Amino acid sequence: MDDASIESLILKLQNIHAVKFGTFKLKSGLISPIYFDLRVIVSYPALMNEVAHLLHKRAEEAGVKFDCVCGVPYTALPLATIICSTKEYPMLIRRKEAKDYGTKRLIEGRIHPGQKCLIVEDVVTSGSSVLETAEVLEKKGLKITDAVVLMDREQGGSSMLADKGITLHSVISVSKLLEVSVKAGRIDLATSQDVQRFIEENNTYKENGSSFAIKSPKMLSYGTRAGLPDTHPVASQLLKIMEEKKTNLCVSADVTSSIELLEIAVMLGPVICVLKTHVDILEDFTSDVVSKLKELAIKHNFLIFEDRKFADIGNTVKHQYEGGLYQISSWAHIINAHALPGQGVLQGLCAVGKALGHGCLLIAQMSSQGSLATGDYTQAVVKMAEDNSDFVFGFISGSKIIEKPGFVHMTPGVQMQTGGDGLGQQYSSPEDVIYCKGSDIIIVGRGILASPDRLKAAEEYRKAGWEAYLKRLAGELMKLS
Ligand code: 5BU
Repeated sequence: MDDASIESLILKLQNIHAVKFGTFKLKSGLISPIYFDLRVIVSYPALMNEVAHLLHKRAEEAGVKFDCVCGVPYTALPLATIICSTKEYPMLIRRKEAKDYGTKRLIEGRIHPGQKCLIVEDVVTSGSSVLETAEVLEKKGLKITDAVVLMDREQGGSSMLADKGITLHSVISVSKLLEVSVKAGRIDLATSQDVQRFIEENNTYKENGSSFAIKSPKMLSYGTRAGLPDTHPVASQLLKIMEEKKTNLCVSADVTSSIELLEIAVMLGPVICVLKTHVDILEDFTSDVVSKLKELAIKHNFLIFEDRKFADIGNTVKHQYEGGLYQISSWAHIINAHALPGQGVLQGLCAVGKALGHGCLLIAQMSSQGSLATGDYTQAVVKMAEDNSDFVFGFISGSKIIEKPGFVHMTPGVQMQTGGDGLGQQYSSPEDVIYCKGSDIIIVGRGILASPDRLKAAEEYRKAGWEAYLKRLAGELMKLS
């Protein structure tokens, strides 16, 4: 089968939305970055003929000998019909509703025991539908050795069927589909990598036995995570910014003058995803400063994170968040809290911030030497975040501490040169934090602020963080292949 006809078919299938890229919830509950709906082909007669022709050609080229054809209900039924009609093969129809209609036959058509029947299918994932049809036919004495499929999702179906003595021949594989789609500019490389990873990680067949295992996806791109249904709106907005601006850098603007804070926002705004503040160290705070900061956040598309580390009973943090001199809830998109006081701290914060569309990070680990936030404490924080995911969208932590892709991990204590600051701070490199530890965002303060050229330094950190992320995406793929 020549490459040109396969490429043209792939693009036609995309044109009619039989193949879609995005975020889809599958029947199994899994979130998939790709979706096939080949049922729509019936509305495109020329394409139906083309697909049927290619299915037949595939079997022919593989040297498959068969006496009759049976399509797996329902999508493949018309395809089998066209093959049988044009090539004049006897057809068998498998009834799907036999159970409901008790007395009806399972197979319609003249059955000649001992004959070889070719099975036709539209998409194969686990191979279970093909196997089911094969078993029904075999019970009637037919021999099933081969099946042809339009799309092999490469998720273990062909191995499973091979173990049952059925060879699967596919017209298109997902790998080919991705290759052609990237080449034609229909999808970008990151989307292609997301799909490949999803496919690899959700292999339904274990080579060593008959058990079926669905694993959860490990690493998706920031952009894909932004679109997942379980992702908190603030996380979604943040991940989108990161993908768009190609930055996972949060600058920690730990300065004591308002003018300097605004200068940092103006200068570094374009290269960061988050600007982190300690508003209570400003010597000249006025509400005007935060108004200007808000405008800059809109102009340069970043979020503001007030690193207030709330850690009191619910009623007190509610006032600290909403009122006082700083009125944090009126300008900070993101705040953080210690889990130490228990649920109440989140209840208090949530009562103010949720309606404003804000979100909170829980401090699960700290970068400082001798921190007590480790082990069971960190695990308890993860649990608290999961229980309060309507307001908590992620963590301050040294590494990724939960696999759920909706949660964002932000890591402080980052500098190019590892070591400490003599006051307990401990530094890791961007590569270590993002690539080795699996965190999402590097928080950098003095690594940038102490540089004579802050913009140049910020750009270096942005580049290092982003490259570490791309390396991790590519690395996960290599590990799997
Ligand atoms: P540095 O200059 O990059 O060391 O600044 C780190 C910032 O991150 C600073 O504002 C700290 O308050 C903040 N931080 C931290 O360093 N470690 C932590 O565990 C947490 C916050 Br939580």
